[in-house]
Amino acid sequence: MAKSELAEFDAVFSEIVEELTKSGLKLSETKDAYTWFKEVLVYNVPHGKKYRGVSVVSSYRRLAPNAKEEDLHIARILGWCVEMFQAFFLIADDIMDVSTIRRGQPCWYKKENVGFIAINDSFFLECAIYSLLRRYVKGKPYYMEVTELFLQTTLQTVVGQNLDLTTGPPQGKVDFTKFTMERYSAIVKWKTAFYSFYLPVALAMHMAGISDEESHVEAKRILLQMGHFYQVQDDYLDSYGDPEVVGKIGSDIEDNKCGWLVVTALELATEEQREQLKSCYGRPGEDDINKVKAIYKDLNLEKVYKDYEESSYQDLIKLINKTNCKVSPEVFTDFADKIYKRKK
Ligand code: GPP
Ligand code: MG
Ligand code: MG
Ligand code: MG
Repeated sequence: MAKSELAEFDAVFSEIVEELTKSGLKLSETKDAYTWFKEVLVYNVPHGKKYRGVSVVSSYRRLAPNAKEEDLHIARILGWCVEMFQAFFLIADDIMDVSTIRRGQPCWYKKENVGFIAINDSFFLECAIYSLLRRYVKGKPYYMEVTELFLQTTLQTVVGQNLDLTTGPPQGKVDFTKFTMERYSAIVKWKTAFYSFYLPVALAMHMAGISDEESHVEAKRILLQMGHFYQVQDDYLDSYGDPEVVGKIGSDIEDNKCGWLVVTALELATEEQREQLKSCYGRPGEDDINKVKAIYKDLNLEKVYKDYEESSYQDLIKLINKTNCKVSPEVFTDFADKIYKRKK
């Protein structure tokens, strides 16, 4: 990503905070709520990798090479809407996954004086997306398309989160019957791929006047495949990433998650290893977690992952090359280049 693209994107954040809070702060009845919300925004929104947000802008540039500065500004606002969308899910996801660290700082709900108020803060962020759309996009021909896209993507992500949370039984019980690659693919398509990959590019497409169904179906096919790989990486990094670099501490093993590592391990395991996994997966103790990791090691999962990363990249490039889509292939290759071989 051109450095200046990220710098220009970052420069818009203070305007967003100002826009979202200025009238609420002026009204004495709501002043305290908006003082609180300002902190929610600053703590939770701008500290991620921002692949998703910046991709709206870089995709729009590709699709509209002669874009006016005022439209690039709207693309940046939409990019921040995607980052707020992500923050609204992450605040809630960290409560549901009982996580402790996010983006190198304590999860918002873990902060003293926050706790369950974080649930309302998650709703607050969601509502703020639609305030921004009204403020910056209302009156544009693509207002309805992008508003409906955010609403539909919310439902898709909620469905995926449900699959993620209900595929494994509660901690302490083990039932691997649903831990199949097929179920895994469904979970990650719905919980991650739509909002992380299709949403940013689809926003840019609508802005550029590309709203026909065929183009969206084609773009979605490629972007969902990219999203699948991205979540495989997230699952790999949960156990193998450096928390200092990734900015979060993995918890998939003790949370009994139907993640890529355990599903792959179950495909490769002997009957004996499967029984061993059953006795230590989905339990909170350090010893049990280490036993799971030792089985992963015996199965050489790190190497299996590296091979998968390479072949999935080749498959993706093949798919991009053979697709006949109005969207130029660089939109997809730009995005792919940002995520393959990432360490965080
Ligand atoms: C990421 O899964 C999934 C989401 C952020 C979607 C959350 C959806 C909601 C409706 C709350 P993850 O738990 O593996 O992400 P991480 O590893 O970052 O916690
Ligand atoms: Mg989760
Ligand atoms: Mg999580
Ligand atoms: Mg994860």
